[in-house]
Amino acid sequence: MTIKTVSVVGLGYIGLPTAAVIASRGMQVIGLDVNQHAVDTINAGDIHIVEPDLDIIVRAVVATGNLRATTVAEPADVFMVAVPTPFIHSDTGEHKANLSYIESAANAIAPVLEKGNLVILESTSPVGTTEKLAAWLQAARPDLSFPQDKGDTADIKVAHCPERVLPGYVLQELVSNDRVIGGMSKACSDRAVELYSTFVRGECVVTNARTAEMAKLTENSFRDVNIAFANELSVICDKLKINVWELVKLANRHPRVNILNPGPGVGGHCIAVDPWFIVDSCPEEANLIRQARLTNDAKPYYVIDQITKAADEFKRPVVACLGLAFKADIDDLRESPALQIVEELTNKDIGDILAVEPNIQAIPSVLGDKGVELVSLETALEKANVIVVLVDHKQFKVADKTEFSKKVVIDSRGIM
Ligand code: SAJ
Repeated sequence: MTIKTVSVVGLGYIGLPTAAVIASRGMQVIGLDVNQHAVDTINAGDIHIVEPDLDIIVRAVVATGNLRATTVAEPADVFMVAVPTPFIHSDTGEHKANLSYIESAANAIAPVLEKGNLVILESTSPVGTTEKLAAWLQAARPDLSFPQDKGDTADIKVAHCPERVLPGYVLQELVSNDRVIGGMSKACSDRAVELYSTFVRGECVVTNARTAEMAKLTENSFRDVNIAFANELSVICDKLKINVWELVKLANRHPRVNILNPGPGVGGHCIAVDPWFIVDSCPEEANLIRQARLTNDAKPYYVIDQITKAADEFKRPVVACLGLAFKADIDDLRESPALQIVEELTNKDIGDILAVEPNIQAIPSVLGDKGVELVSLETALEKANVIVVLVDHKQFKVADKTEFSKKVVIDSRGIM
């Protein structure tokens, strides 16, 4: 084993768990982040994000000295880049990937790169980004050779190995999932396999960098298209007076049908983002993928319309929205359709709005400032005349449904 030190660049939802798992395998891990608060928190053996069991493993590897965090790059055998790749909305409706975090990461590590190093891009990225990363490194370090020019004999190896873990199950999936390893040359892939084999129990499947980039985008686009199909069905079923949940269950009894669940829209920073990278690369060809995004983005407005109509039936409507997170049993509100729905409702003056979100302690200011109150499920069931299920949190699924039956219920997740 020639890899002794690994630098993980970006200590967020992917980077920190990855750093901790590698450190737990006995390697020296240096976490690099621009966020001083994150660095200080980790060095104190704590975590700044929510993920089951992550606190335990981080505390342990910081205590043994195998993981430490810093804001200044240090030499290492391997650099793993796990920084965000959000999109930028343009005025013309295009969604372009923002690669500035990757470029900054390249500029941060370039001064400490040494011959024999491996640089891995883990961030979900448009096709061609690994080549761009290699080019940025090369521009900063003309004294070293890179695989785009020297192939297998290059001083620096570069590969794309996209993360594929599900929030809430990150520590299990980091180890059990198969990994797609896309080296810019065979030697790059071999070196990356050497690293991942130290902590991945799944298979490490080798391909080239462009295919690895597209594989990750394809996985999330597949899910988005399938959810869009379910969301479209839900709207059709409402019109035809059919219970969509029963319909999906019945259709899924066919051995070759597996429809996902309709919901109030698609959130999070992956499925709602990544398909746009394919659309941006091939706008003429990616029609189905674009339409799926538009269908899923339209679903929150359909739910808002249902809520507005229900509230109109009452003189003094009190609407309780169950759930603000982007999916069940997490605290993550980023790109959440539930949050978006509640926020839009506050602009419509439809009555009093209560929010129930068992995974957060305080109402987000975007809602609090508009008078939305964070209450318990009991209070919501007592005070509201319209109940809207926006997230299928376990607390809502197990709640006594007789209380719900006394209200007007809009169940966007099918928990009823
Ligand atoms: N959703 C539905 N109906 C469903 C499933 C999901 O409406 O049947 C909604 C959720 O409520 C949520 C959104 O879709 O708002 C996304 O949730 P998710 O659980 O499908 O996915 P993420 O964003 O948490 O994680 C995805 C995963 N990708 C796939 O399953 C193909 C994960 O493996 C990736 O690593 C992650 O994206 C990522 O980082 O790219």
